Amino acid sequence: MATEDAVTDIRIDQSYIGGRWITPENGVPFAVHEPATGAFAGQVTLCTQAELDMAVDAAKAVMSRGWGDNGLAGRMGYLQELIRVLGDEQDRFADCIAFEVGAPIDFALKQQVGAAIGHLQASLAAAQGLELDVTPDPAMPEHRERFEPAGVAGLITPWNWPLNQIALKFGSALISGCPMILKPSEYTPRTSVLFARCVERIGLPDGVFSMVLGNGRIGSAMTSHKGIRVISFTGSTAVGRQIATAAAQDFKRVILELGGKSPNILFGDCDVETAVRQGLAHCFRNAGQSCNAASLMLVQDTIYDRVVALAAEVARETPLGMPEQAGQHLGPVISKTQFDRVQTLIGSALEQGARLVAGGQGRAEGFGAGYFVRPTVFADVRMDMRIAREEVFGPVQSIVRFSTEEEAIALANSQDHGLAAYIQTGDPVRADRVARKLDVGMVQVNGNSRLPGAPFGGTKSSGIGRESGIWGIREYLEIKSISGAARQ
Ligand code: TXE
Repeated sequence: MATEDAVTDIRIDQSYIGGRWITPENGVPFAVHEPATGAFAGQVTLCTQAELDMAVDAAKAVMSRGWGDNGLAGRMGYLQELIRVLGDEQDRFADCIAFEVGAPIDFALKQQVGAAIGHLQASLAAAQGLELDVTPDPAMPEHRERFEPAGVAGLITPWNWPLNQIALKFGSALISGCPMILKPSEYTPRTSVLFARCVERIGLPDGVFSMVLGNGRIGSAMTSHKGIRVISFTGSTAVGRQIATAAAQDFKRVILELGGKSPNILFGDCDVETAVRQGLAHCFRNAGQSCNAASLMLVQDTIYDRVVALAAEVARETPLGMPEQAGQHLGPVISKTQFDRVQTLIGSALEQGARLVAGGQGRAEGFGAGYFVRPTVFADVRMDMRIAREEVFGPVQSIVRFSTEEEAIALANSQDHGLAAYIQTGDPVRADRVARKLDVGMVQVNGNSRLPGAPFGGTKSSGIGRESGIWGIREYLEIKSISGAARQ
């Protein structure tokens, strides 16, 4: 871990626009706080419409100079270089994420920064085989299909995996040839500024990448900006809905990754010990602040009591600690707003009759300050309860009982969300049968991890479109058919 100065020295009063660091003329101050202590951690200067317009103008200018026309190999070269630069800076990124998000340092480095670099590598790997000018019938070479950048892209990212989500969008937009304007979360300015500095070092033409520090107001201005053609957003369902509505006014392309309430189905024939330990770890990691958290455990009645008892024990034993401390503990949630939101949902579960078997309301024992939520488990949850339907974004596991496979599928599909689902069973035939019937974008069986570059995204209220690898790149490409002209 680097010194705290290496993080706090990062200036958060400037944005990177058109290749220059600019102090917003009428910038709006926004105070950030350390999640682990609640202490004041600096004042961000948020951009206004004027800086957004500058960034869009710079992006349009570089496009008109031919960025994105051809030159896939060159774009891949830039991406390769960025992967190297991020690799050099990975400890500093981890320090930023620990400081700003409260993620414990080992988790920040291995999972958060590691995933970000992995996504960039997956974009690069997908670019290797990318054909952007295709002749469907070799006998008629004058008939072609060209994949062209869809236009200036606005990237709006959240605070929970701040570098990871920037990387997912950046790699796809860069390879596709879309100039881009990143508006990161106002809660994680240092991670974002450090990323922009890394991009500055790779020497992209001015205007290909701008980063405007801003809040929802600037995000909203992006969605209605005439110069932007693509919006890629990761965040809440409520904001995703607003974005889709605004973007429809001039038919912008939207990619929405809106989180979920992902069911983890434990069948009676699974390895209970492993399933419960892995399931809780997946629900609790990053203090529960992951869109694909396995927060809704559906448990077959034959193993229900055993699972509830073990889940309670695991939750009680889950350690919490300060972000700078090495180890596999949980940190705080990011802000007072988030802490209060989680407390409200825990309260709603108590009021609606869920059975609390571990944790509960209030700040975790042993912490005099900071936003530390108690690792919490509710049993006997019903699907009509708020805790079963809403994304908690805190370390809270809900357990629902089921009897038959059909019932488990029906419960899982009764969700508004459809991001991810998890299946634990000793029967591979059943695993496949159930996976096919789940209305979600991603299924993982028996703790298997996803391949790098596998499509990431969901159905229903979890959003539209896919990120990562070739799937992410395609979202930023427009298809044009050309008939009667030979390839140059
Ligand atoms: O998200 P917001 P919040 C969920 C999670 C969490 C809840 C609220 O359940 O508890 O959302 O978090 C920008 N137009 N997720 O309030 O507001 C904002 O500046 C355009 C799930 O922090 O959606 C930030 O950059 N942009 C999730 C980004 O949107 C707007 C990740 C996310 O902020 C905007 C985060 C507007 N009108 C939260 N308003 C996931 N999918 O992983 C805000 N923003």
